[in-house]
Amino acid sequence: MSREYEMAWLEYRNAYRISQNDDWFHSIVLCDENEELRVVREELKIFAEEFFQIKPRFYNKPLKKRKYLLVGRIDALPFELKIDQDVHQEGFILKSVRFKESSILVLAGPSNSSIIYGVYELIKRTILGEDLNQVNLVSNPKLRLRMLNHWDNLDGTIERGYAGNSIFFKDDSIVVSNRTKDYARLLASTGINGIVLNNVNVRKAALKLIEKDYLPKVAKLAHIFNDYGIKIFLSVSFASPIHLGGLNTADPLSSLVAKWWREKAKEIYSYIPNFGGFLVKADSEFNPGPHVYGRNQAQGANVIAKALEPFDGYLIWRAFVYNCMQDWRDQETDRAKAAYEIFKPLDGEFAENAIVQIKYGPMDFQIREPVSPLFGGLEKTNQILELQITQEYTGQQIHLCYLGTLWKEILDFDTYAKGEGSQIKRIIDGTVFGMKNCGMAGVANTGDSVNWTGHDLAQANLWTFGKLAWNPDDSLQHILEEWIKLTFGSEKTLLKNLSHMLMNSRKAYEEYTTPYGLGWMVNPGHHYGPNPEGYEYSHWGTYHRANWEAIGVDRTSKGTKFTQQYHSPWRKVYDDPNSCPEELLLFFHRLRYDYKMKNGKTLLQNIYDLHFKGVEKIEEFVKLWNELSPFIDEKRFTRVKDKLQTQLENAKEWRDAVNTYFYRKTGIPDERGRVIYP
Ligand code: GCW
Repeated sequence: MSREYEMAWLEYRNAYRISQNDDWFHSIVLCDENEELRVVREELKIFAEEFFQIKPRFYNKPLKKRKYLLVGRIDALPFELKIDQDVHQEGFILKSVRFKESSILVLAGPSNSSIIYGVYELIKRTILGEDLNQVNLVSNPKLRLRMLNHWDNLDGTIERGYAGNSIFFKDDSIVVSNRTKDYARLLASTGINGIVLNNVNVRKAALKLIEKDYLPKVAKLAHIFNDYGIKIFLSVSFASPIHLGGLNTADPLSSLVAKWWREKAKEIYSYIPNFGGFLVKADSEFNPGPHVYGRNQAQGANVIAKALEPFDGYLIWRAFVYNCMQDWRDQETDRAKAAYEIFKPLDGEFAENAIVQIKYGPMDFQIREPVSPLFGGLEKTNQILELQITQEYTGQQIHLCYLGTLWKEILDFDTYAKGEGSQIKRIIDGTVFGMKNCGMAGVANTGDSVNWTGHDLAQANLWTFGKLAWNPDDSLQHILEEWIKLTFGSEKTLLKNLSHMLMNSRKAYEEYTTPYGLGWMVNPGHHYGPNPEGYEYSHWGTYHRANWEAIGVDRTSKGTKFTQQYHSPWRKVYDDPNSCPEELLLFFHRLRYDYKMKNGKTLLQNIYDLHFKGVEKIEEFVKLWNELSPFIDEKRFTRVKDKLQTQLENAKEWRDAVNTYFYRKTGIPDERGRVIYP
């Protein structure tokens, strides 16, 4: 059966195999009385057939004097398995044992979905050629919620999507196809356990997703994804009681509104018993919310959370609340401060099944921002860290920009909320504050393009997101090495060149676009390509305020006081340009162009230098990629080659536009006399 799309790291039939060891795939015993492990069986079969070209035989009773794979729930195994570590609800165990003169590789977990995760781990280790004869592994996900947020619209378009159209929607209908299931497989293999199907901007037909017109089909999707351990969530409008219920208010304190949400939740769960819950973007960028009624964000969230509570549903509430109609002449208001000012006073007031979802930075997914001070600020609130896998501001899947390096920095950032050791990853895994309903959400970078992510190498971002959500302590080197081997092969040059390109791509992008935490020099609206003053005189609150002698926003205690939202020592470190990490210098400080940087050169000269350097890195990437042609099939090789070529041209455009901008503002030439346009 041929598909019109490729299966990324699950493309088992490809020739870049490493392992020859098919020992465990000839005989498979499934402890499965009620056919609950149907997809486990299916996946093992697909793998054995495609990868080893063998047809596995399935049994339901232990075998004698054989070598085989045994799969089942821990409580359904034919013998007691000695486990030296806790296995969580979604965790699994992979262990080789001897029983009845047989060598058995046991894959077991407490739930069906945990076993699915285990299957993909087993497949991965097999492809990578690991010896499983002595294996003894327990793997538990560290984060409870590992979510993708799709910004898919019902007409099939995707807000900020760069990989084709929606996999879920077309012409205001829900699409259920073979691809739906393959998508579930792809996501489950990274460890993801929840997806929001539709855009947080809930408009037009999407308002009705929670009505009977759509619910039966949503239930179909939910069923497919549930099989792979993934729960379905929907974005809903805060004003649903008005749009759908015919009420004249959505006031969260109105008993009619509360009743409407309760009945709605009941109705949804009657269609989808395993429904995950809602995601809400309220009081944000023209979406209605509790502020309209003079109520606060917790009151808004809780009325919906209470309705979901009897069904164990979650209400995820975004913290992306700010005034998007700012006057650029107003220099007092600082958008960076908004989320903290609004949410910090409400700490402890959110219902237990309500979760506040916070973008990683205080602005909006720029290539570099400090971490949002709400992390560490909120101590009694469940939190989800929101990342953008889709590359809205980071090259739109035309540019190679591996985001693992950015995410790792965020996860490892120590907030000092409870002294040293209060990293973001320890907050969202529940260690620091003991809040358990936490996790990570990534805005999806997938669509119906042949390779799912537009840029073949952007698959690494999806993979890494899932892997870090499973274990934020995993190293990028390990995550990438596995991804490269599974996706392309294990040739040394492949590993060397690709790791280098991926690991250095975010820095390169930052250098030729907006270094030092500047951000925002993009074309308004679609956000691609350079436009140094694109957002300078607009209402979005995103300014760098460059003039002839200085640039940057003073967010120190003498300026907007944003630095004071952090715990010590950060509030002090950020407050002083001498101690502020240089890569964030212009986020926190307004500095003259002749400000001396640590390397002895001026700020302006460094800006020029970085722009030249960033482009040189892409020139190098092009060379490194070209060296890989013997190891990569032509289709993928050419696709990436073309993208890199465009990236190079666009990077030069960035370099020249930004350098020229500063040269024209300041009249100060590049000390090395390189080309800058007068
Ligand atoms: O960055 C902005 C995007 C919007 C997006 C919004 C948000 C879905 O430009 O397209 O809307 O963030 O996160 O809600």
